[in-house]
Amino acid sequence: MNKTLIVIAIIIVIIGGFFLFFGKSNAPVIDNKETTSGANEAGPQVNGVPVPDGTKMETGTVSESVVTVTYNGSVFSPKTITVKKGDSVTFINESNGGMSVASDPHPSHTIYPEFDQYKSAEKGKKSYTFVFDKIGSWGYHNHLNSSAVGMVTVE
Ligand SMILES: [Cu+2]
Repeated sequence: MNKTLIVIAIIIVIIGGFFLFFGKSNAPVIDNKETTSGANEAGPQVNGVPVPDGTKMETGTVSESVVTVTYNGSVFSPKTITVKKGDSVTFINESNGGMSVASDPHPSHTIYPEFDQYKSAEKGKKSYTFVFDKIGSWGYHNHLNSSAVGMVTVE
């Protein structure tokens, strides 16, 4: 009789263990990893220098804006733009050829030496973003095709 009770007790313990085991494994798995978008992997850059994480890219209160100029292999479009001091201009190469934006004159690029994709971290890349912080009219060209020219006027 006693042995039977012990066997029943053991069976109850085993069944209880199964409930505990499966109860735990059926619990929802909470994934604490935050879902991050891959879009920020490259990180924001200003003049080819990565902006540290957490740096607020202020908009609204500051008048800074980004103007886009495209290059199709022969011309920049729009060819002439006017921006405010501190604005960024992004030059995008939509051609299959090379683009290296640089201030005039070719090949010395002396009127605005900092405005030179070849000297930036975006050297050889399909786009080049430059922050214009000098007032004036800055002629530029594609250093790899110097007949492609444009003008950025900074007010
Ligand atoms: Cu040049």
